[in-house]
Amino acid sequence: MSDMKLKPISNDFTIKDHLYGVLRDHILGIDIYGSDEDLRLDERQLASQLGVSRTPIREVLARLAQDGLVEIIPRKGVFIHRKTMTEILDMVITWAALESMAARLVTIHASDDDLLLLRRFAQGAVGESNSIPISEYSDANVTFHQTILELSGCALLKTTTDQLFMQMAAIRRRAIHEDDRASKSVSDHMQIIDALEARNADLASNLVREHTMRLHDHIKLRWTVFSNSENKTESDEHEHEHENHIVTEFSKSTQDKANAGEDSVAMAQSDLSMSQSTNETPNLKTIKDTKEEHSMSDQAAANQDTETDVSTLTDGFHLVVDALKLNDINTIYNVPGIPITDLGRIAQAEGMRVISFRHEQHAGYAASIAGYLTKKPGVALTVSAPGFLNGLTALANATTNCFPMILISGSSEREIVDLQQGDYEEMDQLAIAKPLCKAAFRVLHAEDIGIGIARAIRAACSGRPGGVYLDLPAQLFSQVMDAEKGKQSLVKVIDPAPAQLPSPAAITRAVDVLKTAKKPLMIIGKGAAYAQEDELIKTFVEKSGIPYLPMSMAKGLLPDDHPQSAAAARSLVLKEADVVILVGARLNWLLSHGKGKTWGASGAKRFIQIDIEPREMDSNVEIAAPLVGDIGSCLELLNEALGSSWQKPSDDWTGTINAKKSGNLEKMASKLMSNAVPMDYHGALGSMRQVIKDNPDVILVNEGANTLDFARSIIDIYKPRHRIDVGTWGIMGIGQGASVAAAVETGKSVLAIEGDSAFGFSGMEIETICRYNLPVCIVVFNNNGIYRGTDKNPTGGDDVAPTVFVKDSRYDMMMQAFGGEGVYATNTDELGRAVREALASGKPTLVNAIIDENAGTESGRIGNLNPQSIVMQNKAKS
Ligand code: OXT
Ligand code: ADP
Ligand code: MG
Repeated sequence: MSDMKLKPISNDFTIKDHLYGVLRDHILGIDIYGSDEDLRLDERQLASQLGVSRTPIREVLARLAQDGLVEIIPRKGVFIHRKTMTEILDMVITWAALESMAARLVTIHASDDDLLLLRRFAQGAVGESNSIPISEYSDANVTFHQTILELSGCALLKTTTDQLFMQMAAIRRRAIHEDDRASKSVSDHMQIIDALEARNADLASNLVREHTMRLHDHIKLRWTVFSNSENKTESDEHEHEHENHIVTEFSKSTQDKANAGEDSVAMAQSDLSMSQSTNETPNLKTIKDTKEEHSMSDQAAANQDTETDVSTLTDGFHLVVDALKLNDINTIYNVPGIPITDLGRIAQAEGMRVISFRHEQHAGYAASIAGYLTKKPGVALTVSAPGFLNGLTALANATTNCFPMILISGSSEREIVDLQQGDYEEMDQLAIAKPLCKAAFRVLHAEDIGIGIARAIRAACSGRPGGVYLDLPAQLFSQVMDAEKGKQSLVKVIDPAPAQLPSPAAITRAVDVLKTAKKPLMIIGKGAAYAQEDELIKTFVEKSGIPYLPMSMAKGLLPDDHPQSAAAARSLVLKEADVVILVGARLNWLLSHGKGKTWGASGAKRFIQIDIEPREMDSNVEIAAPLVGDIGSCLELLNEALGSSWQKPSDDWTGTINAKKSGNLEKMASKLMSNAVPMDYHGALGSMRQVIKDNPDVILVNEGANTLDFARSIIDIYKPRHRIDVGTWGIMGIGQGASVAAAVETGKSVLAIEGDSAFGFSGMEIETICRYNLPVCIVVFNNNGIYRGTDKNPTGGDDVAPTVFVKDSRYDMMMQAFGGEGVYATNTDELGRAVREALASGKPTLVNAIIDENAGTESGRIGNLNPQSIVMQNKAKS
C-alpha cells in the first residue's frame, strides 16, 4: 500500500474553532465598506442563531478582535472593524508592492499549466457571453489576486499577506461595483496573464502594481465618504432597525456554506445546541469528525494558533462566579432573565448551586435566611428594574432583621439610564437601593469585580449584619480581561466579621449593675441566635441562674423546656424584673420599646444591653450598662467576671415565675387536647407541638397572624436556629423562601406552618420546592381568610368582605399539580399523620388543614396596633 499523506488530527480542536471559522468567513463575506452596512454584531442573536450559549461567542469575538476584524467598544457593543481612509490607502499600496513582487516570481516559478489554469479561470469568470455577473466576478477578482500570491512560490509572501488579504477582499469587493471597474479589471487581468505567460517579469510586475495603484487612486478620489465613516454612532442610531440584518445574513451564509459542503460545521453546531439543551456532553463523534476536516485546512491551523490566546481570557460573568466561590459562597438564589441568565448558567456550570425561584422576593427571602443560618451573606440574583424591585423588599427586610445578604441585580446602560432616555428596564437602581440597605455598590469594570464583591461581603457581615446591594450593569458581564490578571484581582475577605471586644470598664459596669438585681431577667434575641455562640449563652444562663425570655427566633437557643425559661410567664417577668440584660435583642415594638404598661412601674428597671451596634444603646430607654461588642466576646468576658461564686437569683423570684409558668402551662395543656372538627388553633398546633418534640431536628418556619402567635407559644423548639418566622417587620410571604433556604443550607427537613393568607404570598414557590425535591412539609392553616373567614360585606353586596377568601380552597391540589403530595386534613389525627409521613419520606408535601373560620382574632395577639375608627364604633353601637 502506498504511503497516505494524511495530516494528524489536532487534539486542540474545539467547537470554538468552528465558531471562529464560521464567524470569520461571515465577516469577510460582508461588504463592510458598503455605505449602508450595519457593522454591529449582536452577541445575543448570534448565540441564538447558532444555538450555542453566549460564552463561546464572546470568546470567539475576543479572538476576532485580536485579529483586527472586530472592535469591542465598551458600553456600545461589538462592531466589525472598518479601517480609516489612511489605513485603507496604506494597505492598497502595500498590497501593490507585494503583489507586484509576487508577479515577478510567478514569471519564474509558475508552470505553463498553472498559467493556463489562471487564464481559464479569468475567462470563466467573465462568462461566455462576455457579460459580467458583477457579484460573482467580484469574488473571482479577489481569487485572481490571491492566486498570483500563491503562484509566486514564496510561502512567506503568501502568509505575510494573509491578514492584509482579509481586509483587501472587502475593499476590492466594494470597488469592483464602481465606475465600470469590473470591465477595466477584466482587460487588466488579461494583460497581466499575457505578460506572465510571456515570462516578462518587468512588464508583469509593472502591470500588477499599476492595476492595484489604480484601485488606490479610485479609492482616494471616490471614497471621500470613508474619511469619516467609522461612525459607530450612525450605526448606533439605526441599531434597532438593523439589529436583525447581520444575523439574518449570517444564518443565510451559514446555510449556504452548509449546502456547499461545509455541513460539518452546521452539524457540530446543532450537536452542541442539542447537548446543551439536554445537558449532556456534546456528541464527541460528530465533533471529532468535523475536527478531522478542519484540521486538514490551513485555516484550522491558524485558529489553533490563536486558541491558546483565547484561553488566557476571562470575562465579567466568570469573575463574579470566581469571586463568590473564592469567598465560600456556593449558592445563588435567583430568577433568570436579561442580563443575568448566563450568570446563573455559568455559576451552575462552575459548580455553584443555583436555585431559581418564580418571584424575586422569595429568592431574596431565601438569601436572607441563608445568611441568618450560615453567617455568610446569602446571595439573591435578579434582573434589572422590576426584578430588582421585587428583590428589594427582601433586601430591606434582611437589613431590618440584621441578616447578611447581598442582592445582585443586573442593570441597564448607565449612559442611557442617567440621561433617562428610556433604556430597556431603565432604573437608577443604585440610588433607589441606597436608603433601604446597609450599603450599596456598583461595579463598572471587570477588574473591579473582585473588590466589589469583597466590599459587599464585608459590609453585609461586619458589625451589625444587613443587606447589601450590588449593581452590575449588563455590559460588565461581557467585558474581557486577561485570566491571570483577573484571578489576581479577586479578593478573599479575611475575617469578614472581626470580633469586637467590649472595654473592661463596660464589663465591670455590667457586672456591678447585675449584682444589684433582686429580680434579674435575660432577654435573648435573634442576634444571639445568629451569633452562633450557643455554648457561651448556655454557660451564662446556667452560671448566673437568671430566668430568660427568648424572642421568637431565639426559641431553641436553649431548649424551650429549660427550667430557667420564663416564656410562659412573659407578662409577669417583663413587669416585675428590676434588671434586664438584653442579648442580641432590640427594645423595639416587639418589646413595647422597654416602657409603658408592659414594663411595670416607670423608672423601676435598669437595662444592660449586649449589642454590636453602638447606636442601638439608648434607642428607646436609658441603658445603664451598654456592652458594645460581639456576643461571643461579651459573654466570654461576662462569664469570667461572674467567677465561681456568683449569687444566683432568690427562690422568691424564681418561685414566683415558676408558679405563673405552671398556671399558664396547665391552661394551655388542656386546650391542646382539643379534638374539635373543624380544628381550632390549639388542637391543630397541639398535634404539631408533639411532632416537633419527636423530631427536634426539623426546622420550623412559621407565618400568619393567629397561626403565628399561637404556634409561637405552643410549639417548643429544642435546638438553636430551628425556628424562622416573620421577624421584626411581621412580614407575610417569607414561608416558602425561608423553607427553601433552610432545607438547602442545612440539609434538614422543614415544617412550615402558615396561615392561608400568609401562604398565598409565596404560594407559587411550591413549584420551586417540588422542582428541587426539597424535604419541606407545608401546613396551611385554612380558615378561609385573613385572621378569620367570617367577615361579612356590611352593604350586603356581592363582593365578599376584604379579609375573606374562597371558602374551602384546595391548596392541597396545588401541590399535587406539581407532583408533590397534597393532603386534605380535617382533624388532628389526619393532620398529625400526614405531617409525620411527610417528614419520614422527605417528599414535598402540602397539608391543607381545615381550621374553624371563627377561631382566630383580629391580627392575632397584636390587634391593639390597629387604629380605631370612632365613626365605625358609633355606628356599631347604634
Ligand atoms: O404571660 P401571659 O399571661 O401574657 O401569656 C403569654 C405567655 O406567657 C404565654 N405563653 C405560654 N403559655 C403556656 N405555654 C407556653 N409554652 C407559653 N409560651 C408563652 O402565652 C402568652 C403569649 O405569649 P407570647 O406570644 O410570647 O407573648 P405576646 O404577648 O404575644 O408577645 C408580644 C409579641 C409582640 C412579642 C408577640 O405577639 C409577637 O411576636 N408578635 C408578632 C406578631 C406579628 O408579627 N404578626 C404578623 C403580622 S400581623 C398583620 O400585619 C398581618 N397581615 C398584614 C400584612 C403583613 N403582615 N405583611 C405583608 C407583606 N402584607 C400584609 C396579614 C395579611 S397578618 C396577615 C395574614 C393573616 O392571615 P393568615 O390567614 O395568614 O393567618 P390567620 O390569622 O391564622 O388566619
Ligand atoms: P429580636 O427580634 O429577636 O428581638 P432583634 O432583631 O431586634 O432581635 O435584635 C438583634 C440584635 O442583635 C441587633 O440589634 C443586632 O445589632 C444584634 N446583633 C446581631 N449580631 C450580633 C452579634 N454577633 N453580636 C452582638 N450583637 C449582634
Ligand atoms: Mg387565615
